[in-house]
Amino acid sequence: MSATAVSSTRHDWTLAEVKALFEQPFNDLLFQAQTVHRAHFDPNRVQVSTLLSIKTGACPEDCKYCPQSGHYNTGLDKQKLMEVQKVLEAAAEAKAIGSTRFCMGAAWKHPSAKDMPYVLKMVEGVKALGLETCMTLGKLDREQTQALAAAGLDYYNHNLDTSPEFYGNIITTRTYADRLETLAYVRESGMKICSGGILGMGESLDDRAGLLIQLANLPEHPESVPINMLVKVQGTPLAEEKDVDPFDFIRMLAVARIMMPKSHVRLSAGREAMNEQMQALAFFAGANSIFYGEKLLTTTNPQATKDMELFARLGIKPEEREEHGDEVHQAAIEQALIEQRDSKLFYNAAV
Ligand code: SAM
Ligand code: DTB
Ligand code: SF4
Repeated sequence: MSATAVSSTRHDWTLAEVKALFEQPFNDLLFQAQTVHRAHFDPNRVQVSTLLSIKTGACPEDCKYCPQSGHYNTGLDKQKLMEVQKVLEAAAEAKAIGSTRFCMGAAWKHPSAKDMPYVLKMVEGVKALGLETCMTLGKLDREQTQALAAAGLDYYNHNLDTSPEFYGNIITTRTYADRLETLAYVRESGMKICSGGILGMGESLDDRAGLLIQLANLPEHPESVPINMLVKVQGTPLAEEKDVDPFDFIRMLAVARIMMPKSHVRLSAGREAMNEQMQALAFFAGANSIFYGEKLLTTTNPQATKDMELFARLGIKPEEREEHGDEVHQAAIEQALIEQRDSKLFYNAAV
């Protein structure tokens, strides 16, 4: 298949085609993915987003992977909805270390009418700081979606997580159809969609392919596709799942890149369990976004200085916000690096 043929934007992928992509020799797959990647993106730029849990734990949903589900005892410190001011302080810190997007997550089935005004204030405040905004709050109705869009929310994250066939093994309290409905409301409102899934839950190759088919065969591809590697948390039903083969994880990123050539594919949760070589391979396979900063929602992520060191070693630069000048952003990153270089943390990371 030629590079042009594989880089066209399609919405009619079949299981046989996608499995054929996965099953080709690793080098062929990576060459194809990198070729597609270069047709649409600067291969040496990676988008960086920072996450914050704005409401933590005691979630009524039963997602078997999740430390925040109230169905499992993970010893998590539960927190009610954070004050708007505290959220803005965290966003300012994220901006200072060079993040361009701030993603706020809440452990809810869906936002309540009582919480919406605070959530909207958070969106407005984070946007005013000059960051892109993203939220992940569970299922939305049409009015809530419109209100978030009107407040300036750029992205809504709502993952399909896995294939429709495997989904019932992982979550029973929210349907796949509910998720697709929320995604349709988000699209209708004009916001950008962030939707992906998780590897390492005991799913088959068909399930991995099935998830990518669901995402790529949507009327428009999600602008952002997070591929998470399961973070195994004690107390969750998936705590003892066996590790994903690192090469199979890279294959997933490569196939996502080929199927959704213009989307940002995020090397999402699970980087703490990946060595630098694996992350470099992930970028080569076409991943061009990461979560940046020491915490995901409730679990840890690599230190920001470590990530910047890795970027520097690979000649990768953080991607700019579209409306920001290169110099402004680069200055923020350099300042953050200088500050952290002086700290013991950096010394430890460097030796
Ligand atoms: N409660 C909201 C929802 O589920 O729609 C938003 C937050 S939820 C934590 C966002 C996503 O994080 C999930 O859909 C799942 O894909 C991912 N996630 C949660 N726990 C994870 C884990 N242990 N490992 C990897 N990804 C995880
Ligand atoms: C996504 O796909 N992964 C992020 C974000 N979207 C919200 C969440 C990862 C959570 C990992 C487990 C935790 O830290 O609680
Ligand atoms: Fe709740 Fe989201 Fe965790 Fe599911 S993934 S238990 S909905 S916080």
